[in-house]
Amino acid sequence: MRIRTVTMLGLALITVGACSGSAATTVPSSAAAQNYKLTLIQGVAGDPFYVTMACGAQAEATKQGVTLNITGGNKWDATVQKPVIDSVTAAHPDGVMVAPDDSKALLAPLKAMSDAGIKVTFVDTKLDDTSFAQSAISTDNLAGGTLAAKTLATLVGDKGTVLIVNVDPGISTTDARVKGFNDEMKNHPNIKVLDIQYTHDDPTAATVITTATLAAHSDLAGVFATNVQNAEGVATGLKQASNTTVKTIAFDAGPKQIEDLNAGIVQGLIAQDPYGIGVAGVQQTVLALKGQPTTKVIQTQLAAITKDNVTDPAMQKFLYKASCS
Ligand code: T6T
Repeated sequence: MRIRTVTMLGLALITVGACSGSAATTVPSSAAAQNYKLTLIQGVAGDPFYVTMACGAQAEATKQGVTLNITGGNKWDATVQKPVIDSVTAAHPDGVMVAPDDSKALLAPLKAMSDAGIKVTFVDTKLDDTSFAQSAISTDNLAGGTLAAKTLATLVGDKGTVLIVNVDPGISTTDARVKGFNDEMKNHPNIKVLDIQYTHDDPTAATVITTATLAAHSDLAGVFATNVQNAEGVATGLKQASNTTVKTIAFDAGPKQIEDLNAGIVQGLIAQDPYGIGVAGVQQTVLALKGQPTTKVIQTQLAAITKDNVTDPAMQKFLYKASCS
């Protein structure tokens, strides 16, 4: 794995190269033997991260002359996603790119999908068991969590109390972010990390948690919000409390997060490349359908975005879209 870190205006810009292959694998479109039918199952519909991933997947599907359907549950919940997975299996596309909502609970339906002869690729999240997947494509979430902790430690002057606001336990991506964060915080003995709080991906819950934590911990210095919805909810809580002292680092770069960054409510965003994940997901699935070798693990880039670099041309590909146009 190739990691390059550059200090930039107090925050680090980190690019993480592919673990065992590039996310930008070139598949000649002329080699598309058939109009394969693919489906992308998003972790949750409507989330700007997955909207952007779908834009990348659609662009690559169009380039390769394959058909893409996009679906997803309306809530981050394995029990909501399971019937979506089952109905995709029943429709029997040739290949599926899927972001499972839970790393264990969705093993049976996804194994059944693979056993039915559908090529399965994990995009973003994955199961603990990746043995039947053609490829697992994601950000290096552990490295992102480490970067979040280092950045937050700097922002709070290496002391005080900090809070992690997370989705749910059992999600491969956010679990890795929290692990990276907590492991790095062991190097910062004057920072106390409060018990982790879970929101079930509900921004309102993140707001309530932020308000309650501000009331209970007058020394609260920083927050790590592990994804879009948590970041949005934490920012709302800080705004409602007119709090200008707590420093916040969040994963992702949705449109509202960029507004909150520009407004100075959030100090740093660990942005992913969901568009690139969507592109690579289609590429790997099509390779598998053609009987060509795939890359088992692909790690796409991330970048640390601040108010000072958010307009840099190099950062634009890391800003998520509300729609593809
Ligand atoms: O952070 C992304 C994604 O990587 C994670 O797996 C779930 O949350 C997001 O979709 C953002 O809301």
